[in-house]
Amino acid sequence: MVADGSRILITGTAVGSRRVTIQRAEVDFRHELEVDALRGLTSTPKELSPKWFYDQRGAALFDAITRLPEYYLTTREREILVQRSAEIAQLTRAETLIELGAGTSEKTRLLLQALTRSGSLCCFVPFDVDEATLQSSAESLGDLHPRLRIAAVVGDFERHLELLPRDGRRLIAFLGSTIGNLNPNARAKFFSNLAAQMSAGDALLLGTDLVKDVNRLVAAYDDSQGVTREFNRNILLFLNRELGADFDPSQFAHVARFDPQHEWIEMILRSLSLQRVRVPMLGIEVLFRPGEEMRTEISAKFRRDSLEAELGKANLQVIRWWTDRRGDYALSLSIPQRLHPN
Ligand code: AVJ
Repeated sequence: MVADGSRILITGTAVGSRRVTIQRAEVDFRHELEVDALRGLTSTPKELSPKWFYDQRGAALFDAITRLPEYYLTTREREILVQRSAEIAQLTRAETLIELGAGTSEKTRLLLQALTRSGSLCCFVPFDVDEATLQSSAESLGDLHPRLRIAAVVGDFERHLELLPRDGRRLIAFLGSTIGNLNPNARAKFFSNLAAQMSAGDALLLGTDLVKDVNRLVAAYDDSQGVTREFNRNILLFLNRELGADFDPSQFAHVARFDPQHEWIEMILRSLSLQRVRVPMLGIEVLFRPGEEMRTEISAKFRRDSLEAELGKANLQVIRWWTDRRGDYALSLSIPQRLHPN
């Protein structure tokens, strides 16, 4: 049993070769969606969780976002990894690379390469909610690194960190500024859960987008080709398919704006008319006033001082801070703080 009472299926599945295994937390996807959507659609203001963005179409749209000229995050993070992977390998001498929210693990290849070259690496643990994504990335990485043991874990990084393997010196990578989706409260919980899992010798490599010119921030979430708009509205198509809802996505405008107080981007769907939406599988009808806003995502932007303070509260000490040339994005390397020196 894990903290929330959901069970964990211990049996792994061998995929392709015997070097690749998959272990999964037993999560009731349908139940979770129903609880989450019911709460979000009946609260004031209405709200949906960004975790429902990533069905097959949503994942493809996100992939397209990472290649947009306005969406600088991915290229900046890659720039830092290209420059620093060897140094990260040298500093951590990690035996196990764990990647949280692994996705397609594209940038992980740089880390794997560096850790393989420095000779310390034996295992790669991609951790993600989406099993299909994990399967394909585990298989292609298995082909690239035939001697590497790949032990994929299907789970939610806010709830199933207990599933991470404990043995060896571990580098836990959490890239892409995915941490930005959590509000400060959830972030604090996540950092302290993670720190509680870490031992001396382990390290956390964290990717964070930084506070910058508001126009550049907003443009990254409201691109000129409208890909992000489609990505945002895709959540409505997802609810139509999964819950039998009858959202008309064209009746919702895509809004992205920076909240200077919280220093986060909010993505919102704004109703363009008075509409009544049926959600049969929740047994509800939802009324949207003209102009009514429903938040679908926050994407927090960070500053070095406050992030170091947040990590410090979780007993994680930042030992390296790297940014790209423009200072748009940061990778930080943290280690568990010794609680009792000497
Ligand atoms: C995957 C959460 C890092 O917040 O930048 C991209 C998601 N949303 N465009 C981000 C996203 C709209 C992305 N993260």
